[in-house]
Amino acid sequence: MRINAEKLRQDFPILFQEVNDEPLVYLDNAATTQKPQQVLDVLNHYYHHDNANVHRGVHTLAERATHAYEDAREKVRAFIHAKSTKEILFTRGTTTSLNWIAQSYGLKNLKAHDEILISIMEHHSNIIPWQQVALKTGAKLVYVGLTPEGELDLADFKAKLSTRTKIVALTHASNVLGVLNPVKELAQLAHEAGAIMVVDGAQSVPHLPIDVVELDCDFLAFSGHKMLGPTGIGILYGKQALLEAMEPVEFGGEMIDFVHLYESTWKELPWKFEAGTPNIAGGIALGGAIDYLNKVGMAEIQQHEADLVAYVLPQLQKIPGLTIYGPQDPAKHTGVIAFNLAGVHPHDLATALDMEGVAVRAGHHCAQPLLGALAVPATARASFYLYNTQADCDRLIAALYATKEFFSHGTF
Ligand code: 7TS
Repeated sequence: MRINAEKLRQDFPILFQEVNDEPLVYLDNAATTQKPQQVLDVLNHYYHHDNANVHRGVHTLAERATHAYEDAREKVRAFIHAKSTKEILFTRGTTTSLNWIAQSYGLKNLKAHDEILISIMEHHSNIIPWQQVALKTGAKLVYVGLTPEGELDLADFKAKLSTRTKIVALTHASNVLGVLNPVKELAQLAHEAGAIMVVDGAQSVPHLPIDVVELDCDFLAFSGHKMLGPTGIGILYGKQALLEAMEPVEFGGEMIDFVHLYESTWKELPWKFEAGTPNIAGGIALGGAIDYLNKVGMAEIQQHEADLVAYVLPQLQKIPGLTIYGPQDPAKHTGVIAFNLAGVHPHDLATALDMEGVAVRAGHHCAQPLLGALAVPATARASFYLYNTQADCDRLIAALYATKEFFSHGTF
C-alpha cells in the first residue's frame, strides 16, 4: 500500500505555516524531522500525569515513569529486531553512541598498528571519535574511498580490510550522497577479517526496515530526532556479549549496584551504561515515534521516499547548471539529494529557496572529508520524509528555476 502523505501531513502541525509568505515546504529531514501530534501528546501526557524519576521510587508516579521508559526500550528493541533489551542503551543521540563505542570498546581493544577502517563519506561523528582513539592507542585510521559514481568503493574496501583491521565503522546511509551501503555484506567481510562492524544508522534507521540480527552488525547508533522523536535521545545497540565485556563510559547514580568507599559494582545491562537521570520524557516519546512509524510501516516509508526520488531526481537533472552529487540513478538514491547550482553559492541558494518557503540545508553537512573528495566547499541538500509530497517536489523545482532566473537576470 502506498502512503497517503497528504493525509499524514495533517498529523504534523508545524508544517502548516507560512515562511516568507509562502506555505512551508520542509526538506531538511536529514538534519532533523518534524514531530507528529501523537508524539507531542506523549510528551505532554508524560509531564502532565507521570513525571517522576525512574528506577528508584516506589511511589505510583515513579513506577509509571519507569514502566513507560522501559516499555519504550522494548519498542526500540522490537523496531530493530534486537534479541534483548539488554542490547538497547539510551544515549543522547548518534554522536554520543559512537563516542561510547570508541571510548569504551575502542580504547580497550585497540593497540598500536591496529587499524580502524572507516570511509570518506562518514559524518564527523563517525570520524572524530576514531581519530581520538587512534591518537591515544597508536592505532591507524584508514579511509575507504568512493567510486566515480559516488558510491562506496567495494574494491577499495576489500583491498584495505586486513587482519590488522580491528574495527570497521561505516555509515549505513550517507547524509550527503544519498547512497545506501551494503552493510550486511560489509559486516560479513569485516567478521571474516576478525574485525567488529559498527554501523552509523542515523540516516537509515528512520527510513527503512532494520533487522540487526540479519545485518549482523556489532553496534548500531541512531538518533530519535531524525525519526519523529525529540532531540536529546538516541540509541546505542550493541551485541550483548560485547556490551557485557565493556566498561561504562560515564559513572554516577543509576548505573551502580553497590558503592563501597573505594570501588563500586555496576548494575546489569543495559543500565550499567546509563549514569544519571536519563532523558525520560525523550525516551518515552521516542517510543511514541516508533508506534507512529510502525503504524505507517517502514517498508511503506522506504517506498514512498523512493517514489519521491523517482519523481524529483529526473526533474532536477534537467535543470541546466545543476550538479547532483552521488548516484544519478533514482533507484540507487535515498531521499537525500545534495546539489549545487553553477554560479550560485549554496548558502545563497538555500536563502533564495527559503524566500520561496522551501527549507533545505546548505553547508558541509558535517562531512568535510567527503566534500574535500568531491572538491566542493559546500552543497545545498534536500532531504525527504514520509510527510513530503509530489507537490513539495514541484515547489522545490519551481523555486530552483525562480532562483536560477534571479541570479541570471536579477528578477526574483
Ligand atoms: N551520522 C550521520 C550519518 C548523520 O547524518 C548525523 C547527523 C549524525 C551521525 C549525528 O547525529 P546527531 O543526532 O548525533 O547529531 N546529520 C546531520 C545532517 O546531515 N544535518 O544535520 C545533522
